[in-house]
Amino acid sequence: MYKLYFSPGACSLAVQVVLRELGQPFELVHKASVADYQQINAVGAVPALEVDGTVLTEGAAIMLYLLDKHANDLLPAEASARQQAIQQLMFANATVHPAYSKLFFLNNQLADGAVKQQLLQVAAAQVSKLWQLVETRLQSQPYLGGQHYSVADILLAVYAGWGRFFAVAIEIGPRGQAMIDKVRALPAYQAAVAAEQQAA
Ligand SMILES: N[C@@H](CCC(=O)N[C@@H](CS)C(=O)NCC(=O)O)C(=O)O
Repeated sequence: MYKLYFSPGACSLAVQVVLRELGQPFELVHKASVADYQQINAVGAVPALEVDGTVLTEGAAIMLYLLDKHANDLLPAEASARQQAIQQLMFANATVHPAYSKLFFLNNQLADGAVKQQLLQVAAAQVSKLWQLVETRLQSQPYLGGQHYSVADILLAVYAGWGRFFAVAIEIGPRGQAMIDKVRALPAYQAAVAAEQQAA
């Protein structure tokens, strides 16, 4: 059975949603409950997934591992469709996530004041620009994955929740918001949020 290390509302939530979509049993372990989490992941970040005594890290790599291992509709098999799905996954994980991470960094490291507010606004504008790209992509399809949600959509639905932590506006367009709402309404997503609350 899998063991997923998580922090509430963090990107580990997306891995939990994927595990549920795949129908895989797993144990949820709150990062804060582990005495020395760096023994699990030297980087200190969630998600980490323990598989038969081996710990996998990096959310995108964990997702690709799970999607290769278990039958699913989230990652196409055909080469060009698969490339597109992985490209969207990496757009979310390696472009949008780090853009939000800048906001967390500034918020945590800077004293309140005009400089902090100005830098937060610049970082928020960068995030909004990425959501504008999502909006453009969703002109012709309901999900980044096409007609069916993909892991990229699941990741973006999780990241969208982080905007509430900052006193600056992040603009998400109506198509992006519709995608987020549909992903968050998925039974797997709802169950994942509830499980985090129970385990916290
Ligand atoms: N590149 C890593 C980044 C993971 C990451 O930044 N996780 C955040 C939560 S969303 C975290 O654990 N931050 C706390 C920390 O780094 O100590 C991945 O994609 O798995």
